[in-house]
Amino acid sequence: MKGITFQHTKGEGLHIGIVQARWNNEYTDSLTQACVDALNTCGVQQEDIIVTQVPGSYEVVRGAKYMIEEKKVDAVIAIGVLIKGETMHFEYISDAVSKGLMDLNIAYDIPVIFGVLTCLTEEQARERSVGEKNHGGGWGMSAVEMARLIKNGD
Ligand code: DLZ
Repeated sequence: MKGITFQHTKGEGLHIGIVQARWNNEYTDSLTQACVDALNTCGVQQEDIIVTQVPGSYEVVRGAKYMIEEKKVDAVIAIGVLIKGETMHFEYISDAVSKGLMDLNIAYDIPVIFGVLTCLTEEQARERSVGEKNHGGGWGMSAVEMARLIKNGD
């Protein structure tokens, strides 16, 4: 089957942090909303979901570190939308962010979910963040599954 399937969707009692980039917020707002909806569906209480915004995708790594260290959440979801332009900017930021988020996963005992779309066109970004194929819901469920694994070992 293509796409993610989930083993655990019981999010009661979990505290989840979302760090959302404002750059391309037409898309990141929609991704965050779908993510929050999925967390609620899994039973995560609205007051246990902390959403923090940062300027762009480059900043989501530092924002995620802040969430881990200061907010003591059980999982962090980093949300951003990078769209390729005419320069090398896209490649540098995509590399830095994906590596930065994986480094956090290794350095801390808190799962960090990679919710950064790296799109070649605006159309690709729209397709993946608005409507039926919105990836945000899957990121929320991934956070619940990983938080349970690390916290409870299940
Ligand atoms: C500067 C920039 C550019 C050109 N493109 C994007 C983008 O497509 N998606 C995104 O999230 N952020 C972009 N940014 C902003 C950088 O991520 C960052 O916020 C600035 O370089 C300041 O560090």
